[in-house]
Amino acid sequence: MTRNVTFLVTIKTTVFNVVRYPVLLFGLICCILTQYFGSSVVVFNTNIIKYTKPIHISPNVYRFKKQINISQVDTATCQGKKLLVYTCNERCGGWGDRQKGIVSAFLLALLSNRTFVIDLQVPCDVNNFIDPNMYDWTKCREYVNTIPENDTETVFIGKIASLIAPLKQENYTDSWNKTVIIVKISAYERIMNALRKNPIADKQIPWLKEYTNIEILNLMLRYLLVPKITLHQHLKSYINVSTQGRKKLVCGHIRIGINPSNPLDDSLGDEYFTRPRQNAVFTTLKQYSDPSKYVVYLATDSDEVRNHAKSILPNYINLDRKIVHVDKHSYVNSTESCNGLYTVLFEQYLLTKCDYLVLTRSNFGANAAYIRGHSKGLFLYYQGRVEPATLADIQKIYIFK
Ligand SMILES: Nc1nc2c(ncn2[C@@H]2O[C@H](COP(=O)(O)OP(=O)(O)OP(=O)(O)O)[C@@H](O)[C@H]2O)c(=O)[nH]1
Ligand SMILES: *[C@@H]1O[C@H](CO)[C@@H](O)[C@H](O)[C@H]1NC(C)=O
Ligand SMILES: *[C@@H]1O[C@H](CO)[C@@H](O)[C@H](O)[C@H]1NC(C)=O
Ligand SMILES: *[C@@H]1O[C@H](CO)[C@@H](O)[C@H](O)[C@H]1NC(C)=O
Ligand SMILES: *[C@@H]1O[C@H](CO)[C@@H](O)[C@H](O)[C@H]1NC(C)=O
Ligand SMILES: *[C@@H]1O[C@H](CO)[C@@H](O)[C@H](O)[C@H]1NC(C)=O
Ligand SMILES: *[C@@H]1O[C@H](CO)[C@@H](O)[C@H](O)[C@H]1NC(C)=O
Ligand SMILES: *[C@@H]1O[C@H](CO)[C@@H](O)[C@H](O)[C@H]1NC(C)=O
Repeated sequence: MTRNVTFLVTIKTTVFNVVRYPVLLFGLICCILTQYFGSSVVVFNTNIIKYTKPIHISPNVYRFKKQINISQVDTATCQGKKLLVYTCNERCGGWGDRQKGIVSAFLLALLSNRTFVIDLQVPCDVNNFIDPNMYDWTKCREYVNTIPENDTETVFIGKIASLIAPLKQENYTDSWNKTVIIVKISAYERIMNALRKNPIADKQIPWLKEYTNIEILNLMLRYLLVPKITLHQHLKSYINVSTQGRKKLVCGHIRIGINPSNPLDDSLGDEYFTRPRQNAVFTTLKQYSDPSKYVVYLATDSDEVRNHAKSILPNYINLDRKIVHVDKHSYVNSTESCNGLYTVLFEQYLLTKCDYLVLTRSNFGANAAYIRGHSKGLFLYYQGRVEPATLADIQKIYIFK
């Protein structure tokens, strides 16, 4: 099952200070320039984001593989096992939320000593495009269907205090007594913070305390998921062709929320809020518009934003496929929504490969940065401005629950 994933697991060992000081210096020079030449230069106000200890190196997933005690939840046989299934067959968040749900669910499987299954069939089977990497979460999927309903329990874990509180002390090996537990999850940080307090977790997941929530996401998303060969090859050749193997890949992600290309989504703030977001990201991307050095990939949930990018960035590239919010789509045309899932996966994995990455608030983008695994060339939109930031800043300023 283990496959060579060097493409995804680029471990950059750049020492942060080498990165940070030029960035700060650049910010300073910009400030001085702006003083004298007006504000055509982007100002990185380094006061707003307090630099925290950077997480700049992906933890070693092979070391982790040895650390994790898989005998607790092995998939050698399914028969007679207790199982925990992560599923999402109705509204439970987009791909970013689902990734975080998968990670939380896997930790619950380890905590409760249960074999783990991912069963994501909406808008179509995620296994069409993504394979298990180091843990086979497909192995017992069929077996789950043979378990009668009265031996199955569905558990919801959301952001609400009453749903989070039990995670702090429950012995789930004891209290979950059905053969199959199906979990539906819409939270990450709160779950993690609760699990860290659970005394049983000290025994069942002793390595949990060694890693930050970000590192857990980085490790688990690589440990559990890997793009299928076809998606992997598509990404690799797309990047190679676009960059001609030498240009820097500059990426942005602008999440808009409800808009004509994403009509069933929630509002993430009206024009008054989304416009400055776009403007600030574009101002930053325009600094990389020299086509001889850079190509710019803009991922977004809005065709309007794509079209704007196309019109102002001479080196703009895009897959140009239909935008589908994987959780808030009509699903009337299954081919279309399945293609939409492919596009989401393609674009997110592409963001993990960028030399520069400019993000607005979204789990989709945040997870791309976490999988990317370092803070070099990372910029975040915050309060009207785009600023250089570290991976730790993402949670500090976007405050996902
Ligand atoms: N193709 C594509 N789809 C996107 C992009 N940005 C957002 N989407 C869609 O919108 C969804 C956003 O959901 P998440 O990934 O969970 O991110 P989020 O912004 O935290 O969103 P919510 O689920 O609404 O809380 C994604 O899963 C995609 O389906 C993008 O750049 N490209
Ligand atoms: C791994 O888990 C098994 C089963 O729970 C336990 O018997 C064993 O001691 C654990 N090994 C380590 C190294 O923690
Ligand atoms: C977990 O499962 C393993 C193997 O199925 C078993 O040996 C071990 O005792 C279980 N641990 C707990 C805490 O139930
Ligand atoms: C589940 O239902 C079946 C009959 O449909 C019954 O034979 C069985 O005992 C039930 N199991 C449990 C655990 O209640
Ligand atoms: C949790 O429950 C299981 C099953 O009843 C039991 O074997 C185990 O000792 C309990 N763990 C703790 C730490 O109490
Ligand atoms: C299973 O767990 C439920 C609730 O946690 C409890 O009410 C029930 O008595 C348990 N059943 C068995 C057979 O242990
Ligand atoms: C990248 O594309 C060039 C042609 O532009 C080709 O010669 C080279 O083999 C490709 N490299 C990879 C890794 O695909
Ligand atoms: C569904 O979408 C696909 C791709 O967008 C399109 O080719 C096809 O005609 C659509 N089918 C229907 C029934 O609308």
